Amino acid sequence: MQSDLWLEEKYKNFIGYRYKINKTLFSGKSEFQSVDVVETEGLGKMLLNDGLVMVTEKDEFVYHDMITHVPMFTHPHPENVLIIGGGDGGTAREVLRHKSVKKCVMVEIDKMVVDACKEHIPQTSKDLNHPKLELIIDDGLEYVKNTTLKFDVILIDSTDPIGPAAPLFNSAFYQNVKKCLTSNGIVVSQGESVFFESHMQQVLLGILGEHFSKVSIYNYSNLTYPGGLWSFTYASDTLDPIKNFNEARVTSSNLKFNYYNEQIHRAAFALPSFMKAKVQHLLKN
Ligand code: AG3
Repeated sequence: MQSDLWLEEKYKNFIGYRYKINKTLFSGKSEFQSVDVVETEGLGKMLLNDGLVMVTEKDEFVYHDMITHVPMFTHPHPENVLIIGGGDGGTAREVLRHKSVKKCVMVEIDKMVVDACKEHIPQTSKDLNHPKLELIIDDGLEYVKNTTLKFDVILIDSTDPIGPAAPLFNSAFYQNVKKCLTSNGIVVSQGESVFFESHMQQVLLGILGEHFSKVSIYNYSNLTYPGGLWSFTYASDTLDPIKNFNEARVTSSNLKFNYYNEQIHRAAFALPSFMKAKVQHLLKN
């Protein structure tokens, strides 16, 4: 009889989340991080980077809906989209569902993540060969510094601000992101845990405030990220995520979502009081 195998995500050295796993599908070490894909008992397949849960088949839709559709339905006609990170493919999959999109460039630093997900997690990686997608294996920092292209929407689909994603949480990076945005472009970034990373959220919102005239943060709750309640930051010079949100575009898109809808779009920007106390002074609208 097979013995019980459990995996634990240790977060911040003081909290652990345990999952029963049936088997390990991939385990590797790239030059950037460790990459594991396991089959869990209750949540389907799971991707971990440096032991931190990135994706499970059971709840990835929450994150990928919210990083993508909030900006994509705020912008009136997003044609060119840039994704930094996002090697599992879930964000690209959602972007490519929008008919207005002509081209999506995705810049992922770690080929091992892409290859492991292509082989083992088709649920997120299924569109990584889409004709409108240009997948570049490179450092996103260098890409935004060097490219001359402009994008309507930029999505920073990063891991936690340790390891390869750490430099994505700084001002020089966002100065270059801004350079790559059209004048009414939007940047949305993985904004970390509401309970455990309020300092990081303050840092990120402060940086966005240096470069953009509209800055907000919105929440989602999922099953597997520590503490459950996590967020995305939103920044633009012209488009307000509530005032410029045209609900009719959601209906007319005919797209069906498992998490996102018009009410969730608005509600996600309502912040709990303990969070407001920490970040409200950094928001701009
Ligand atoms: N990127 C954000 C993952 C953060 C999870 N952190 C953690 N488990 N400690 C997810 C990538 C999905 N495309």
